[in-house]
Amino acid sequence: MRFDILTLFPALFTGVFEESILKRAVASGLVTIAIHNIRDYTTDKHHVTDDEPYGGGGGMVMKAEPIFRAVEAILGNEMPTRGRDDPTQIILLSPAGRLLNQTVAYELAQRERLVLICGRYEGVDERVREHLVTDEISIGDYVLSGGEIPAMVIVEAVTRLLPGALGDPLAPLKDSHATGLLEHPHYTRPAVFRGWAVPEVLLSGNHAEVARWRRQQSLLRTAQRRPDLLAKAELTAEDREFLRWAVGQGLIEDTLRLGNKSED
Ligand code: 9D3
Repeated sequence: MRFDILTLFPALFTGVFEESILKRAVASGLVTIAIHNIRDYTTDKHHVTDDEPYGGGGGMVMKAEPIFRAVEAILGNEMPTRGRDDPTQIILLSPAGRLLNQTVAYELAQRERLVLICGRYEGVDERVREHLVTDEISIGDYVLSGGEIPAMVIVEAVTRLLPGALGDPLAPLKDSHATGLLEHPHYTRPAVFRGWAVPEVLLSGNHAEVARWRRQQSLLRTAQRRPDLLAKAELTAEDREFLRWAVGQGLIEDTLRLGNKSED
């Protein structure tokens, strides 16, 4: 997988790809990451990359020309046809994009080459969106200053899904966002820290009991914090029975409308 990142602030990327999983993925040749300064693709004396919006209203808009020139220089004959199944995608990071989630990350991980355009200021000239980009992504409903940190998020979320990026090839399947539930609590030594003991079942050596406790903790936690995820999760009959019990205990609210056994 190759990432080409277009930005007005290339220095923001110093260091982020030089640690941990990303460092290994780059070192092993699994991914190639190239940072490009959009300013290098201007043709005017003052290297202008932004201008005032037509129609007024203040703020600045990123000019189309340097962005088109940058992408065309970087992709050459690999310019996508702007079709859905093209192995090369040109992605604009923007607050108006579709929301990134684990499913979108998987989708991006199937491509060969991702060009990530980092917006700044009020936004980019609409013709970039209309005639150049093949996809537009936001990382969440909060305001950032530009697309640079979202581009880093995409590189990390996608790279760890590539075969060979993680020590355990099955790890991505166990991720909480792949199973649809939040993770159970984790503990490590010591068994008692400042008087707070680790749940006894975890010290019991009974693997079936441990697995059951963890599943129940995941269910409780998801019901309490992310009922939206629980509503979409695949639940077994035993999961539902446990959740009904937890509702009866007052541990969670019955957001799933689980009812009681006589009703189903
Ligand atoms: C003050 C201007 N905003 C009015 C609501 C619009 C706006 C334009 C540009 C807000 C933020 C930005 C810069 N952000 C991004 O380019 C961006 C972003 C984000 O802010 N949140 C989540 N994902 C992304 S991806 C790119």
